[in-house]
Amino acid sequence: MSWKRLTETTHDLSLEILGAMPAKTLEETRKFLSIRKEAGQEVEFEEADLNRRVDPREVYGSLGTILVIGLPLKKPSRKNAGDPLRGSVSIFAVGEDYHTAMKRELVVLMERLEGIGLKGKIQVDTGPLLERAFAKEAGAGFQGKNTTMIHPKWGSFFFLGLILLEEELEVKRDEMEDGCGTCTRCQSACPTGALNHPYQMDVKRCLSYWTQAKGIVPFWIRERWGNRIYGCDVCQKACPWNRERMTDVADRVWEDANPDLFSILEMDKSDFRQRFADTAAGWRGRNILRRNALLALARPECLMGFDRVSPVLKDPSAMVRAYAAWTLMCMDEFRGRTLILDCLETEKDVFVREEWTAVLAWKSSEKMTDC
Ligand code: B12
Ligand code: SF4
Ligand code: SF4
Repeated sequence: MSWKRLTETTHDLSLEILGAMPAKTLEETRKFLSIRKEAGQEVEFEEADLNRRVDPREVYGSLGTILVIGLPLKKPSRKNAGDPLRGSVSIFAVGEDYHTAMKRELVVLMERLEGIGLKGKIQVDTGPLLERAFAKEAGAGFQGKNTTMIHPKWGSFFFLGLILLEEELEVKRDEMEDGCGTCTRCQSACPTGALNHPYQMDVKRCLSYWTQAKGIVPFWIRERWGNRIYGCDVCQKACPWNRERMTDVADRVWEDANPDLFSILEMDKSDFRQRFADTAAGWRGRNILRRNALLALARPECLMGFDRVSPVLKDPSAMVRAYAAWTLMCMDEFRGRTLILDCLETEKDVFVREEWTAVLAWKSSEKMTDC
């Protein structure tokens, strides 16, 4: 089977086969992951069993070849929100959930490959194998200093998927050369220093992580939150490889990527289902997005929204109530403090009480935690 014959199978699909390699365990990556785990860098969305992240046969049985697939995203806009009451959703989470789109196309591609005598399985994102590590080995792109997989044609704005074939094919692609050189734009653009070490992410500093995490967001991260609702594209928008992959148009995609913050804070279950259930931003549930809207509103320039946030101190969700105090204090410290002290008298939830007390103390001490 030639590379040409293989890649022709996607001629009318949105995805492309970008790389190929013999199915093998990534031993160096296993060591790297183990050091990273010891350093406390593993997050809750990752497969905990390191073998299953680097050994394709451990996960999928007898295999000969791995094909790495790319699915390009819609073009993100360079245009800023402009209005302080608008938030930002990563382009990766706008529109149809990429897991659904990628799976649909991979199923078609797999059927075509079966038609030419091949047998295999597919993996989309939530599978255990470390997709960027296999993509790099299979020559599907180079790893940028922002840790994303970059392809000369698409920059980093594409999703990855895998096809795991039983057959051994002679189609190995060469690893791509580094495309970063002396550039450090992504590192300078990152608001939290998550990319201080090039090619490695300090995940506990990454805002994309915190927009998805259920744990308590540290104060110093909140101070750098900006207007984020889900994900973060800053280190990708800064990248010269993505210059041609962005647009200046403010269309429907732009509207979805820059939503009104109160429409998210105030959404009920049915609004949530309608707007987010079928997107990649919905998987952590409604209240995480409402929490993120509170963090995004925690800026003095959003002060005109103070009276719409104050009732949230009585929200049925303890998590949402807890974060409302932060927002009010950042909008207007004096009015926020008075309101919170008032509500503290009747608040019963221990977590909420602790959070409010910490917020009041944080503002009193006026300490900015070192990051
Ligand atoms: C968990 C996860 C996250 C976590 C943690 C990511 C991390 N780096 O630690 C969080 C929530 C932070 C996250 C963020 C994002 N993610 Co994510 N994420 C995943 C997921 C599910 C697992 C990745 C993982 O465990 N990473 C751990 C780190 C260590 O590995 P890695 O960066 O993926 O791979 C590199 C290292 O392993 C390293 N490496 C390998 N071997 C060795 C050996 C040595 C010696 C060394 C030094 C290094 C090294 O090289 C690899 C290639 O660059 C994958 C899907 C999957 N199944 O793989 C998607 C995935 C990586 N995410 C993706 C995306 C789109 C994002 C976001 C851009 C979303 C957003 N806009 O907010 C950001 C990325 C920000 C950035 N600068 O990277 C895409 C990446 C597409 C691309 N073109 O790169 C993936 C592949 C999903 C997909 N199917 O498309 N993500
Ligand atoms: S996604 Fe945002 S916070 Fe995370 S490394 Fe990139 S710029 Fe930094
Ligand atoms: S911004 Fe520069 S350093 Fe960062 S990934 Fe892009 S090319 Fe590499």
